Amino acid sequence: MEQTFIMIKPDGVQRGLIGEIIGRFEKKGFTLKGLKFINVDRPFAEKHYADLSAKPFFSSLVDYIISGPVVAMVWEGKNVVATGRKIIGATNPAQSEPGTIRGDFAIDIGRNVIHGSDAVESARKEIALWFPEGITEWQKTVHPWIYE
Ligand code: FUP
Repeated sequence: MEQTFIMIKPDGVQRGLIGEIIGRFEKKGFTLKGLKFINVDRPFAEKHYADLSAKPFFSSLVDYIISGPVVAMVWEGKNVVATGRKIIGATNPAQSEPGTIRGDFAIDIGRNVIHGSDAVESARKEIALWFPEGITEWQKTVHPWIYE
């Protein structure tokens, strides 16, 4: 089954949007497979955004990502990479549609609350970078958790 890497950026954490964001992915029907709350250092953030290293906004982007804890997640489901990007909305919140996470909660491209992998291949790389220890396997089973 397809997986994607989703990160709630420091502004999303500070603004109390963790529950809201996780809720949107859960309600859509995707499965949370990995979750951790961490601070990343500069070399790690530079590795995550290596493809953007030539961009003029690179250093401010890295400063932003290391400015506080982030929530790193792996989500699973059919077409989760592309659908996850739709749930997140356009990179620049000025263009994100209402109803998307960035459309509802962000104004500035430099504080756009959340990251989501842009392709299956980058998802694979990002999951390997952020979860080198691997993902704990678990199965979603509701019945035994409701009935004794
Ligand atoms: P996305 O895949 O939506 O995260 O977008 P990009 O990989 O193009 O950009 C990564 C991050 O760089 C964005 F989330 C925000 C930041 N960025 C800027 O700050 N300014 C820009 O002009 C473009 C991107």
